[in-house]
Amino acid sequence: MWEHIRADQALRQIRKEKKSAPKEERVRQKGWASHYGEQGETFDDLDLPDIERVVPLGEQERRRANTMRVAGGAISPSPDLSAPPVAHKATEASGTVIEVSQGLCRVSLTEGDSLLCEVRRSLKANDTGFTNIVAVGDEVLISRNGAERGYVEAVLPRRSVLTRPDPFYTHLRQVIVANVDQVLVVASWREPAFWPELVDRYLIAAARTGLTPIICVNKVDLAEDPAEPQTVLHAYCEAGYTVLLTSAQNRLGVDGLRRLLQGRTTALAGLSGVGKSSLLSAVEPGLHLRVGEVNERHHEGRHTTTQSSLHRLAEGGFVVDTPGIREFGLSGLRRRDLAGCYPEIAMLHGDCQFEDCMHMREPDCAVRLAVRRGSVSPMRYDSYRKILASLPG
Ligand SMILES: Nc1nc2c(ncn2[C@@H]2O[C@H](COP(=O)(O)OP(=O)(O)OP(=O)(O)O)[C@@H](O)[C@H]2O)c(=O)[nH]1
Ligand SMILES: [Mg+2]
Ligand SMILES: [Zn+2]
Repeated sequence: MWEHIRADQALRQIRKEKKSAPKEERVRQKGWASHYGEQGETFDDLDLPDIERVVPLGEQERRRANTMRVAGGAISPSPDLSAPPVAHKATEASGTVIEVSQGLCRVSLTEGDSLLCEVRRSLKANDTGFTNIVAVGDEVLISRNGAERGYVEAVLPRRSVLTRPDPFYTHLRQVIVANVDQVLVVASWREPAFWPELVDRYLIAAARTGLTPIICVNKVDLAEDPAEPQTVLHAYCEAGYTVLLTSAQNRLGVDGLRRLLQGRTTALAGLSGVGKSSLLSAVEPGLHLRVGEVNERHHEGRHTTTQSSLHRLAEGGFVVDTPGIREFGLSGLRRRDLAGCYPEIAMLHGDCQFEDCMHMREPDCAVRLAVRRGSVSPMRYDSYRKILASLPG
């Protein structure tokens, strides 16, 4: 009964918001794979250790290809949370959309079951600026038609959206997943080798979307020196990030990961083959996610996980392992704003001689001094320089 009351109240509120919400302006987007250039390698005045040099054969090419891929899409830096659509029918229950495919979606109901639902045609008619009306992660109100099928009657206001330009209608955006609270940035220590620049790109993209990032470095069982991952990752702890070292294979760090996921909706970000599905299966064996083999030649897994789906965790919360998250990008980030995305660099900015110091070649730069003295990690500074070189203007 309380659900009926809550649903009616929510519907009234949505209709009110929908009426008063200003019409969204449609802006034609530029192509989203083109602006990323290779201007980076001229800034070598510090003689820092080149992290890319100590990588396996073929790794440079793989990284270049992946960087291009990651630079391609974008998580909307200022999510458009415009009023969601609503149909005009009495609703019976509420739940969370865990899978979507062509007008049908599976809704995980509050009481635990899941129900296949059709999306009301009237919802499609509403103009939200997004090409998909209902996305994975959406909280929805549904009505039932017999025991087997339901109808999505309303999409409740979203807390957050991860979006990318629609591949066909590039002036519109697609919601990859809604209502995410945090991003688990998964990297592997080996196979594929740990890549700080990519981790940093994910951290920046998460922060710009208002999501809390957690760094998870998996496959630490493959470290030749077991202490090495900890030493390398110390820089991220110092910068204030939560860092987890895990081995899905040996179940190391899995309990800690389970605790971090509990009660929240978490999106997984990370290259193919780093072990995202393996980690989720270790956290919750019932999830039955497909685990793929890493491609031997390029150390690059084929993308085994191809459909976005949300998984309800037994101890509360959801996880979403979506290929769309691989397209995390930094589009719209200006060069002068990059330093602000590195907490340990941003902290020193006021000590540089020049107010507009980019911490590259300028004299009396407090950041470069800190790198020389070892209080800012050369690894993080190196990735700052590489990302800076890749940003337009
Ligand atoms: N040695 C080792 N291998 C692991 C570990 N975790 C995963 N693997 C292996 O790494 C490979 C890729 O794992 P997946 O879980 O499929 O990786 P994924 O990130 O989900 O890949 P996509 O679905 O393609 O994005 C599989 O062969 C796993 O068995 C680990 O902790 N240690
Ligand atoms: Mg997977
Ligand atoms: Zn400086």
